[in-house]
Amino acid sequence: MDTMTDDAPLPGLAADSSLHVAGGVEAPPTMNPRFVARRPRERSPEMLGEGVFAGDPVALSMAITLIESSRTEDQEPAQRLLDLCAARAGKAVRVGITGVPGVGKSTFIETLGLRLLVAQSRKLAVLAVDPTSQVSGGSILGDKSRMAGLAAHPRSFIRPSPAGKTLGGVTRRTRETMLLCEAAGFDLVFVETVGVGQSELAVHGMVDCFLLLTLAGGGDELQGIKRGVMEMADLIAVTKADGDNVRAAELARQRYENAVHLFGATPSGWHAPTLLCSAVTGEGVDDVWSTVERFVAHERSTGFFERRRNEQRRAWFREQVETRVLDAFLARPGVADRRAYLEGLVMRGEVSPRRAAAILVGDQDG
Ligand SMILES: Nc1nc2c(ncn2[C@@H]2O[C@H](COP(=O)(O)OP(=O)(O)OP(=O)(O)O)[C@@H](O)[C@H]2O)c(=O)[nH]1
Ligand SMILES: [Mg+2]
Repeated sequence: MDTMTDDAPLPGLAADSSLHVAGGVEAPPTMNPRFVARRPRERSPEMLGEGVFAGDPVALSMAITLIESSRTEDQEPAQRLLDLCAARAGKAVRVGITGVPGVGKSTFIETLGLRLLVAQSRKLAVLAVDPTSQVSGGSILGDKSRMAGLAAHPRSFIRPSPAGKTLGGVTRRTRETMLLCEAAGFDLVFVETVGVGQSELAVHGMVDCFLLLTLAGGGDELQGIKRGVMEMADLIAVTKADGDNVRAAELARQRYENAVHLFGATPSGWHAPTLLCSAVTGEGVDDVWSTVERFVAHERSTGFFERRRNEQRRAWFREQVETRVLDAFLARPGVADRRAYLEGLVMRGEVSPRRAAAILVGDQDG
């Protein structure tokens, strides 16, 4: 090694010999220095868009990675890609599936999804909204193994919940992923959400039909299902109705039926049906799907299908405005420091939250 670390010529070679080996000050380049690796996200939005429209799953994954990115330089290309995809999106039927953790959502999606893919030549995208995935590291492995059949199917696409600091961020990414999937030709989109926090509300705001899965045994309180979630459901299915559980499941179904009866009809005149199913035996799963189709047909014929989507678009727009206005405000020089200072005063009880907020946004002098 010694001969390589100084500039002395190799023994027997003149210093100006072309065989002279220069000292190893700089490691020789291992690849062409003019070659700049193009990371996937640096493919132009137009190129990605073409791949997505052609139904190329690699392009779709790259496109999703781009819109999930929080890097500043990715924001403009992501926006351009979404603009390109917008015209081709919106043709899928979007179904949200919610229920407490472990109720059987993924297993239900696997059973139903495979039946639909076998019986019809549809393309199914399965997305997830899980605001806890930031904490738990995500249920990626769980999702893929519970949906092994779908994961291996050429006409399905499974995307686990994006990580995000806020539910709003997770929701935006899932919503945009849905648009990309639709542009890629997926005509069915299932969105699985864990029944915790506000994620049901977020998913309700992005789907055409909202399905609540429940279990026999235990009151609603025990299952942690909030009344509001039952009210949002277009359809309730008591799942795991198999083996010894069938009778208890039927009793639970009747209880849910009585409960939703009290809510009355939706503005479109729909009464949420309550059904029984088992994702393991497959019993009742087809019924659940035909009820979803009946609901969608009802909504279309009453004009509520479009109305719901229009309202959702308006809500998404308002949410985006709020987020952007807030971000822009907090990015102003000094605002973060002033907020931190005022927070201290509020926490010590020296200023009311209301007054502190007014001072921060400049409605009142500090
Ligand atoms: N007997 C029976 N077991 C089921 C049924 N559906 C799901 N399971 C079981 O219930 C457990 C939870 O199922 P998952 O499909 O992972 O439930 P999940 O609601 O997606 O769970 P999270 O994503 O963690 O909230 C698994 O052990 C399944 O095998 C069913 O219809 N019958
Ligand atoms: Mg699951």
